Amino acid sequence: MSASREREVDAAPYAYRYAPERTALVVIDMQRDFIEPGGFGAALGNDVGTLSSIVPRVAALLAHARALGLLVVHTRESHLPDLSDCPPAKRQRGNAALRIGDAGPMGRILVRGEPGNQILPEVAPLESELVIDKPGKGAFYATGLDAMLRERGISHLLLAGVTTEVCVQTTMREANDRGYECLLVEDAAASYFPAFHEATLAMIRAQGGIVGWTAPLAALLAA
Ligand code: C5J
Repeated sequence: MSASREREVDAAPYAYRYAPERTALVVIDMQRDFIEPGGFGAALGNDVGTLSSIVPRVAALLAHARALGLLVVHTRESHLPDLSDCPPAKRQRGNAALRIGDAGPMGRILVRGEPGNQILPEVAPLESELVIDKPGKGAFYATGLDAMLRERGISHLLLAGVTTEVCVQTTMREANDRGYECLLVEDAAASYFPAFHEATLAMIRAQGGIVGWTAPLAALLAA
């Protein structure tokens, strides 16, 4: 690692330092199922409009990460067509208009390969980037993500995507327990519930950064 390439971000609860060659950007679940009408998010009764505002900032973050040469990882919450990787508890919970596996306006809900499961074109992966299909909320559960990061020498993660308090936070906590130094990009993540977004940021950086750091995109770009 060249110390001269290390960056220092004006973050909370204190400055976050990272070396691009040991850092990955992990963009969580920017898929149509959560962000567009007719998908899983809408079927659960959410106002999906609250998520779409972050798309330009996620795109800018991706451009920045690519310019710095960071490893870029995209995730999709998705299940096999036979739903063998979907616990019945997950499928049956709640009172959704459409459940996982049901046919909706964008194809079968949260099923791999369906139109609704695709990442939005504005933030689509490049050929060279990793795409992780995950059956859980966290990106480390039942995936090869940890091994892929370790074999590339990654120790630091920048996180973005949706939704802040569900898949983003779960992934960040899983990563923290595995020893990664994590920073959540505050305005490149969103929740259907703005208060949950803010609460998640507060939880992460409380107690001296018990889960990690948070910073706005501008602070990352300025670093
Ligand atoms: C949810 C996610 N909210 N990507 N998934 O069910 O946060």
